[in-house]
Amino acid sequence: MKKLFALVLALALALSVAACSGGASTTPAPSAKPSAAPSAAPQKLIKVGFAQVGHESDWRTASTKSVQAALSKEKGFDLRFVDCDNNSAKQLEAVRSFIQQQVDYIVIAPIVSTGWDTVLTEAQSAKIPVIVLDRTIDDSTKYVTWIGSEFTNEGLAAGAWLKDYAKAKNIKDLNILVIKGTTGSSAEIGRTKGFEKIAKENGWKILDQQDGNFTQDGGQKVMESYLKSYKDKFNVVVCQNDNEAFGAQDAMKAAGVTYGVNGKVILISFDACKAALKQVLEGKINADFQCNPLQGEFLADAIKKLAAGEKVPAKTYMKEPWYVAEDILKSITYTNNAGQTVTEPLIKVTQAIADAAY
Ligand code: GZL
Repeated sequence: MKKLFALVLALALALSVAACSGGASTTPAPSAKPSAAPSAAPQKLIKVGFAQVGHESDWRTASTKSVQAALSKEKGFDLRFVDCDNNSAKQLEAVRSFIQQQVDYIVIAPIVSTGWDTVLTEAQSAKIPVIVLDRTIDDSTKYVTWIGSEFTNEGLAAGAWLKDYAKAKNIKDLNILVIKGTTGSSAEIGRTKGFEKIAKENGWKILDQQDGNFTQDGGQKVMESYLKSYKDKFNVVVCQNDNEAFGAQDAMKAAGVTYGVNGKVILISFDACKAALKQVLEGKINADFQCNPLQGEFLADAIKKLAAGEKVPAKTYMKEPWYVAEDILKSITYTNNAGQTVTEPLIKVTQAIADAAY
């Protein structure tokens, strides 16, 4: 009897292990998590230098945590992390220090899109592969892969939503103020390009666009100056990230200007971090277009594949939902940056969605 029980138990155990193996998703817009890292950490740690933009936003904090968790020592990595404090000179210096340290891989989340070819040529000469994370680099192709977001689509989606929302609310004239992200960053360039395209097609008036540097302080200062120059002349504020939106709210509140679902001003944001989705839930932000910072596991997966001599896709796009405060619209349809006409769902924020956010 005991032998039969042991046999059944062994068989059940074998079946359960076989059913647990997951698949890696390396096609663009991955929805599944990459394949689980091998359970036993390899003998030799993979030395990775990561030059992070800085610590300017909730998004950036989540991005840093995601990379540090995925590139841990237990998972086989020796991560050398530099917070470049939104300073491009510091970022180039960090990359050169990684070359000096002869790391195995260099990862860059580029503050701005230009000024990279010289240092990437130095990395190439040192035979150190470079991976670009989050934002893009425009003036060099000397890197092996990029993982991040389609920023122009984020801007297009925001414009497409505003068009349908204004129609549903019977708002005829849109007078828009934009608080942009860090000038020259691909996130700012893409979101601006996408939104401006829809604004032009619909004859909207963009009264002003100033740089809030993706920070709450930057958003507040720009909004304070807008309130002096355009008081009572605007009914839409577009903030290119959540922290700028928090700053803009503070400035509007201080000036007695109402915003959100029951306010005078429609407030649009990007990133969809936890604190912002709570504001969407409360109707204080009308719509928030997610930019997904949880790229760490995709980065670790790419490095492990490269270390094993496997190929990785040139680009990996993060999946990103669009969140709204009201359910008067179910989806948006627009022509995306690849020229495809797409219809994408709008997700009304619930407490559970806000609680689960990064
Ligand atoms: C976007 C990222 C941007 C976020 C901001 O991928 O680079 O930088 O939208 C962050 O919150 O500061």
